[in-house]
Amino acid sequence: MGYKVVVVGATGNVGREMLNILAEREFPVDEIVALASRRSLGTEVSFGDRTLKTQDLDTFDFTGWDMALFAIGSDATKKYAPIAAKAGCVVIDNSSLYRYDPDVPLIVPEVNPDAIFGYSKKNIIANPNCSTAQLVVALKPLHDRAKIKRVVVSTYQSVSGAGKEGMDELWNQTKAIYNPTDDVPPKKFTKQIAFNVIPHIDVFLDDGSTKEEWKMVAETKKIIDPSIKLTATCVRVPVFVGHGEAVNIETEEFLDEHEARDILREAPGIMVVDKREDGGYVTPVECAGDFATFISRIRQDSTIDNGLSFWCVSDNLRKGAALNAVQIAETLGNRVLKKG
Ligand code: 11C
Repeated sequence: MGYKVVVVGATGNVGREMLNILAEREFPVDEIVALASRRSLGTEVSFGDRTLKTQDLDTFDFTGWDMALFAIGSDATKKYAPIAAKAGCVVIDNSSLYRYDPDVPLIVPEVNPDAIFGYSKKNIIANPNCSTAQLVVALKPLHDRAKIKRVVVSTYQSVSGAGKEGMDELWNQTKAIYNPTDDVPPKKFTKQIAFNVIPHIDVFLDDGSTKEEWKMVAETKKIIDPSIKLTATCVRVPVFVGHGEAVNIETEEFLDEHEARDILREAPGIMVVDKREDGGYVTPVECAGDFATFISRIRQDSTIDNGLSFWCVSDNLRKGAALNAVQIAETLGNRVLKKG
């Protein structure tokens, strides 16, 4: 016996990946339905070797469905998630709407799977921001061994984090560079993204940081440990898929780089590729389509007593969104609903 699963926002980048990953990981599905807004109604999406025709989110009755994976913006989530949750269908939400709600668990299954039992307060579970998901997978095993005091992270985030419009803007601007009669002014991004980098993701906050940077702080604290201090600089780069992160940590106890490499090698969800030679590290292009979070360039930071630096890349549409949501669905199934 399997689950009755709903995918909400099935025509977007993340919704399509959710369907792909549910099929790839052979999630025990009895029935599946793909929902979309009226605008995309009837669009066909793939689920393994099946084709699903999207149905209307507005009129869908969630009663009797086990779980709904939501991949729509916060505004639409605010309207529809409570309807699904009230009907008894557990919502796994990819938007930022519920992440900081104390009554909603924020889960990365390799890191805090036990938090799943908190789902019952609202019947909602939150999926973290993509840049946080890959980071906490790497931080948790190091924190367990040496207690992380402070993290300094700079991100190199791909345009797919901004959805299909972001990908189109990079593609069209890149073509226009070679054809000067075309003009593709910035629309989704604030400045030209082709052949450029932009140190700005999401809105600015009063302290000069951005919401994307704030999310990394708040989510790392909620998922791992509120005592961890973190400062982030989030940067958009002209890459289609895969976020890179240059990470520096300061730990309470000394952690030798060799031991750190061994710990990360054994940790769930991580692949260490760290050869200290030309090409002996992973780049976003190579991680796209993969499930793992890749760690390279692990090295001691000798400017402080207990410092380490490393490079971390992962597919932002997978571990950063759809894969993590499906892993939450698996955890919910295995530990709570126990039907599969
Ligand atoms: C980006 N990280 O790369 C964002 C996308 O809070 O789920 C995901 C935003 C979020 O633009």
